[in-house]
Amino acid sequence: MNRRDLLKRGVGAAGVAGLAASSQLLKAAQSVVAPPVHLHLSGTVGEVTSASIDPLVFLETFDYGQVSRLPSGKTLREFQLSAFDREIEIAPGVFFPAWTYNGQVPGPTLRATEGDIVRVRFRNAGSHPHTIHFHGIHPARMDGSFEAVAPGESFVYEFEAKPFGLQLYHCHAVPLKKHIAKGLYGVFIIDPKTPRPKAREMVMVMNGFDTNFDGENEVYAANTVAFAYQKTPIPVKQGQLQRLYLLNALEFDLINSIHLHANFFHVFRTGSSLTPHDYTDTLMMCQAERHILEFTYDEPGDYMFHAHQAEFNELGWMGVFRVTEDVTA
Ligand SMILES: [Cu+2]
Repeated sequence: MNRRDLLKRGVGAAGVAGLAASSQLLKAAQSVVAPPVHLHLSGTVGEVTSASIDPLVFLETFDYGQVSRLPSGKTLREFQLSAFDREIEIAPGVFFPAWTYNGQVPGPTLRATEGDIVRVRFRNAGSHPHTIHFHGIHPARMDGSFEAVAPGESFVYEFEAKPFGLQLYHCHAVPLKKHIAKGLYGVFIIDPKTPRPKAREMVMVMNGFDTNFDGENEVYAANTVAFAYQKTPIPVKQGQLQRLYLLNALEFDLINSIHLHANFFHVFRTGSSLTPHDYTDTLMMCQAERHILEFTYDEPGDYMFHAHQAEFNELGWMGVFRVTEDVTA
């Protein structure tokens, strides 16, 4: 029985438990119960102790590179990315044999300003050929799409950061869907020369994991760890502008989405404009689509956010913003 058959019969704790009989989700499913605070939700019990990232830390961590000034006057930002194989924990007791950039899924969030020169020293310490394919505008030879870097080899990607917006990077070795599904992707933010308004900034990569290698995902998440932000809600200050850099890196499923409860957000598609394209509470996204969302919570409380595909949120893509009064305001 595959995941879809189960989902058709009914999801939630029972669905996940049934699925586990034929996969390594067994341990997690045994502990899938409704947590006491949100009785209507599924979730996991137990702690993830060997995740490749701490979801709350990853959320707000930006790698600006090693910065220096070129003779031309331009800013040079140098980054180091190594690809290597690593088993990561994606839900309590559920391990996935990932291919990683720098040992983490998603890879580090790289950040530059439009016009900077970006130099990425890539070393393939993994067991398969890999590349880094950056989205953005750059010369063909820096595209990371034709020549794979063999295990043990290195390559230096160098290009000007443009256009401003929310870009991404991922491995482009074949078969592509395998190299992405295994975990080789990350966010690449190019800030406009005139900065966006001050805000609290977060990065979420919507992803999933095919734990039994049947070409479908068994676990879904924002930032890899199933239900991470449900178990530990994201603290938000009442009245403070929130800016979410949101990437869909999900493989196998054709579409993903985000829905904020009890709120609306402004959408800056691909982050390529400073004028919002939409004002809504639900956004559909295909693979590699990424958008900047801006929103504010006016009242304290717990506010859910999740995919609006119910099967995704029952399998891990579910979180909570915990809004508290800003005592400094
Ligand atoms: Cu690869």
